[in-house]
Amino acid sequence: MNGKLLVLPGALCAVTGSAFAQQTQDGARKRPNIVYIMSDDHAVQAISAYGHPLSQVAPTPNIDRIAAEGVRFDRAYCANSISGPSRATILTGKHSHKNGFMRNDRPFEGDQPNMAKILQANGYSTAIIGKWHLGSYPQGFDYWKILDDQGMYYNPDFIVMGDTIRQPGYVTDIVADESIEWIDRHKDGPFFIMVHNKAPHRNWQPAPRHLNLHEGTFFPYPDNLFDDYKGRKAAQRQEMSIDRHLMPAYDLKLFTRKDEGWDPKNDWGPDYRFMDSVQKAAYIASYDAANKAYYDNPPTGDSLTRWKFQRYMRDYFSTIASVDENVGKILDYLDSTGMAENTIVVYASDQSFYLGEHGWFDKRFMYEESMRMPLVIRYPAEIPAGTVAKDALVQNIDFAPTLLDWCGIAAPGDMQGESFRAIADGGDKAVKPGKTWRNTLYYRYWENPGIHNVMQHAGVHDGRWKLVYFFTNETPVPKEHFFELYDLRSDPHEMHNLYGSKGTEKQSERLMKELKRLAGYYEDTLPPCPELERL
Ligand code: SGN
Ligand code: CA
Repeated sequence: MNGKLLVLPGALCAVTGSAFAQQTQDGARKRPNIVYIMSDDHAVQAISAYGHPLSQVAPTPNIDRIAAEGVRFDRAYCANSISGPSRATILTGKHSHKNGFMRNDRPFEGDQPNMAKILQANGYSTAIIGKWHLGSYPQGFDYWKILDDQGMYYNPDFIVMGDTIRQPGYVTDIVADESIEWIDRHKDGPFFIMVHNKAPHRNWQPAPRHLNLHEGTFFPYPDNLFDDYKGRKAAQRQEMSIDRHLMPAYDLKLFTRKDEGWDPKNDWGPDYRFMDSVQKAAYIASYDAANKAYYDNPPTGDSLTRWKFQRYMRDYFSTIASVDENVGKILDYLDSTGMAENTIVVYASDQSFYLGEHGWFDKRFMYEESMRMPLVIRYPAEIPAGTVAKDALVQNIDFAPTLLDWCGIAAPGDMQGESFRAIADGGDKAVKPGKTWRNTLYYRYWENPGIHNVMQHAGVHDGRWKLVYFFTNETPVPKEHFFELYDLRSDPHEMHNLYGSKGTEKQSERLMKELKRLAGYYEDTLPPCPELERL
């Protein structure tokens, strides 16, 4: 069931002691500021507060601080695991088919309502700095300074209120520094700022000060690095594998000895076009020793895949070092100015990411590593430190209704998400799945044809069981379709597709009915197939 939370907005805040500190003299609660920090492709496995072995060798102490001083959501999910669609969903509180932004390659219809417009209309100062990736220009922001398309790591082009400039510096530092400057100019509040990092998006170029940070780090391998994709046809067709699809020069930085040796047909090249000569020399030099070892004794077969994984992790985590440092800078600024108590700080990523699980990089699939989102929130005036929501299923459709709720603004009725404010304040015990909170999630991935060739699919997730309906692109009736069924309790890495196996028929039927019900509830139309029609 997808019932509304029965907890009234503000009800919990009124009973917490610290909330009283935020009452103004006339008794009204002071409206909070919001610093919404979001990175791009930052995997749950790469935030040490979540405890994954990979993150323990490259921890994120500042992001962890947000979790320790606030709430950590263990079951936050996106509705469509790629950038633009996730961002559009966050802004509108709607699934992709409702806000019209289903895949990365179309412009977002900016005239529709969004959370920034609503906050602005309610007296908030609003800004976005960093990655935007929605094609059309931002609306609802008093100030916007967005990266051109995906943005570059070094000396990036920004579009500032319509004018393009190239700005010297490292992208993650620029975004945080300018966000702090903007906050400082608006510290009387209330304000809403989206601080959107490019990192750790492909092709993982670390800041000059972090170029050799993880040269000697050993990153533990996931158990399913060498997945054979048995029983999973869509996984067999993807083009996002570490062994076959990472490009030698562009992704793996194998360029020091053979600078001209990369093949332009299969490789986009070293991609240091925006670097100045000093930056470029330091960047190339940082791979010299490791690349020499590689060329002196080139690994093959599984050893080569392991080598590629280590190189991918070295660069990926090195870009996260700057993200975490800059989160620390923002937290320190808020603490030192006395703004921390009444400022909501969110840290999230547009989606999580594969760090070698199933042999992959990238995202898109409804499997856990890419459907999840890291989500931690600090709001000392209301959220008790150390809160954990382990089980409640929250989704990016809920972000706008929740933030608006904290600001005392009712979400428009056509937003599809619900406020999870009570869960943030009280953890899982604040809600009863199926009674006061949803117990299933709806997911749909649209971008096919498209880079990495992940088939279109739709699915339902109930916290333990997951049913995925894959289909080819022909309309109205796909030529080919198939289902997958997973029991996350016995198979957390989704290696065993149980669909069609004896004894699971009832689960499949239950979840197919729920998939149909959710598609109806969210007013989506699924491509027809006999299995769903007969129900
Ligand atoms: C780029 C990447 C892809 C990635 C998409 C979408 N290539 O095309 O690997 O899947 O973006 O990512 S690269 O040219 O950037 O290296 S998303 O996070 O923006 O949706
Ligand atoms: Ca992304």
